[in-house]
Amino acid sequence: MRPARLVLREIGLRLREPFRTSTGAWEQRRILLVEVGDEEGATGWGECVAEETPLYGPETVDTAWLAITAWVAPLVLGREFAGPSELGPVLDAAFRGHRMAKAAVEMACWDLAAKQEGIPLAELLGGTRAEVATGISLGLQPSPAELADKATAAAAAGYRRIKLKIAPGADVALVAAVQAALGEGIPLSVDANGAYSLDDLDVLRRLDAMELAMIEQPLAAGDLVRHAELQRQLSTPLCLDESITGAARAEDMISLGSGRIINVKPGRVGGHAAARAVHDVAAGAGVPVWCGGMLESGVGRAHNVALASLPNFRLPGDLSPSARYWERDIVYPEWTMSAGMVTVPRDRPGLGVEVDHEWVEELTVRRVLLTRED
Ligand code: OSB
Ligand code: MG
Repeated sequence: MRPARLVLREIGLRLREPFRTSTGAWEQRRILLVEVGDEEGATGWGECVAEETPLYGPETVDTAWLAITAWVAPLVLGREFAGPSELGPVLDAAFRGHRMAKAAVEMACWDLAAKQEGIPLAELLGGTRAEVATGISLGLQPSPAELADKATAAAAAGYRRIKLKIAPGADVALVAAVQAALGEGIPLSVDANGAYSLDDLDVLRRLDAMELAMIEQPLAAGDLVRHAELQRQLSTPLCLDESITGAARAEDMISLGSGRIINVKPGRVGGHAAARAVHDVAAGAGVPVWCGGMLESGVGRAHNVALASLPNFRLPGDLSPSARYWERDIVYPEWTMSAGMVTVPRDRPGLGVEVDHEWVEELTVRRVLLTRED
């Protein structure tokens, strides 16, 4: 494949409800979309998961815009690749970090490749599932009672797992309120986005006693050794998200014992090839993975759903339907959930959903066309 042109744009999409975590609150998403085209006019779409501020990780919408225009696009445009899995190594050999920026372009090229071959993206990636189980990630709420109401509604909507965002001072009481409202029967987990330290062992031990399905990213991203220390003290499986930037970190987690589950986000690790490498390392070690989310639009969700159809995605993913996030998504059909499952599209080549070009155009706040410089 030879990517010939790339349209990079930023859209603004208002969330139906603000999403609050230990690191900040989001009312609207600034989203970078990548549309890559070949000489024959086929196109592929990708979405950058970077957020407005460097809270989840060091990248932002603006650093990703810079990285894509200044470094990623010039390395990719006009270059012949045997297939989309060649992009990641080329980009990583050329410059460090900026995985979210690299992923947006790499994933667009996977969609393009699937369309060139006339097959669904899930099939190109090696996916085996017809549908994937869905969990919900509930942000911090003004009170435990309001959180319990949201959790009750989520259980009634059919979600297969409920995850609560927690932060120091908003943890044990939240879990207790939700457990009192829900009773047993639906797995419950918590996600701290790195907000605790080993000084918080007391509260982490109290969470450990609450029979959670997992505790996601309790400590900082770089704390693999400290996570191993913590995992030795707790019986609840730790799940790593921010810490796992690629297959090598997954191997480190496994050999150190820093966790027992991995949240895989292709947009975090540099794209589909890197995500699949994490999946394969975990599968080889008997470690289950699930697909995380970053409040993506329908484009990023399509990529996540396709990836989550791989066999070792054995736990429900953060793959809520469009209506949970947006008044109107940018794809059609919009993403829906039935009995807690999302169907993996198999009826057309590529992502399996169409981008609503007119709506995207209306939402666009800046746009640049990049072509080969010669
Ligand atoms: O840590 O998994 C996370 C959203 C933004 C940034 C980080 C995370 C999340 C979520 C939301 O948990 C998952 C979703 O997209 O529904
Ligand atoms: Mg997380």
